[in-house]
Amino acid sequence: MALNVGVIGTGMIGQDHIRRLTQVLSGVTVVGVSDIDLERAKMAAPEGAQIFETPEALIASQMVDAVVICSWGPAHEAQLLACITAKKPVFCEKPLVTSEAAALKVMQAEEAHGSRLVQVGFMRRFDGDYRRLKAVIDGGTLGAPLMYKSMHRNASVPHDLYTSDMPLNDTLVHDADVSRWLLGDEITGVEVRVPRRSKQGGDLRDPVMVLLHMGSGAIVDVEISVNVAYGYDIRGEVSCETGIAALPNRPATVITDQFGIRQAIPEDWRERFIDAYDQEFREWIVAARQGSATGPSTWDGYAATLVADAALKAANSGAFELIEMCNKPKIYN
Ligand code: NAD
Ligand code: ISE
Repeated sequence: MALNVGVIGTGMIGQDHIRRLTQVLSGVTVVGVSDIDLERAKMAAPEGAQIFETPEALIASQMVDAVVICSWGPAHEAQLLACITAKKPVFCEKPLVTSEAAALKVMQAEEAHGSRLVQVGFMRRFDGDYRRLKAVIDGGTLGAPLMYKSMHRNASVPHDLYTSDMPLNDTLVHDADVSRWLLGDEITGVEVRVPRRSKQGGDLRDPVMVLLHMGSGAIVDVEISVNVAYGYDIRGEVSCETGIAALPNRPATVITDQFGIRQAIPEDWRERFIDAYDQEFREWIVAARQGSATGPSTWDGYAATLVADAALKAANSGAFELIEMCNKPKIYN
């Protein structure tokens, strides 16, 4: 039997996930959608799906076996808590939540439930290039990882919705998560440097350079640029004791014409990570059908939230900001 899913939030990524759940993946049916913008929900709903007036009604509905949350970050906490209360598996887009207190509440609720229900949308962990990079590091042939450079460049961000804190509490969370996962380590402190602003970014703190200090002593430097205009450019390179491992430049058709010889760059995250999003949902569907969750967890979402909070503090203080995590609940081991 197919997994009956309700989708909350039918904006950019909500629509893209509805497309993959209805047109790409099997074993799943989108039976309901909800958005505070009812017209958008109606427009995005696949044929036969019910439009729910509120996320609460969608979560409580007996038609819905599992929930996909694609609303704005500040709305995630209440929606996650309602899913856990209803004992329904839930895929939640990043960021898990937008404060440490909210992350602790979601973790406590899931722990009280007794097993995992939440998968967080850190899709890089499902990308073939990142998985091969991790396999090389874990294989140990290059020795211990010492430094990691993560470049995260967006062509543009929506000027009306993307606020000045978001390079650090919305975009950086991907680099924080993938650094922990690739290096198998926790982040213990953060520094932030803000160079000359790009005119492309208006009032935004853009670009921004972040140093993540890992428990092992390894250091990660992250470049966040969200208005580079030329495309969506994601790079990563790990320096180990006896060698370097890097993400490849993605293969693309080579165009030769009067402007020269060039390869296209993805326009945005939808194109660059299309296979990774498909794979994260394949794995989610398998677990959700059994009433559970695997992959990036509430613990991982909590860790990224702490980094975002500390990075915002560091951007203002100019100082090294320490990160201290609580004890890891057993359900995340
Ligand atoms: P968006 O603004 O295009 O869409 C968000 C939608 O959520 C809107 O339609 C809005 O009306 C709706 N919404 C807001 N609050 C709501 C609430 N309380 N209840 C119901 N609906 C609500 O934004 P987006 O780009 O689609 O981003 C949505 C989420 O997905 C964000 O958390 C964002 O960080 C995340 N995201 C993740 C990736 C990724 O690569 N994993 C990419 C893009 C966005
Ligand atoms: C967006 O929400 C994403 O998650 C994208 O992957 C990221 O590159 C972008 O900066 C975010 O705004």
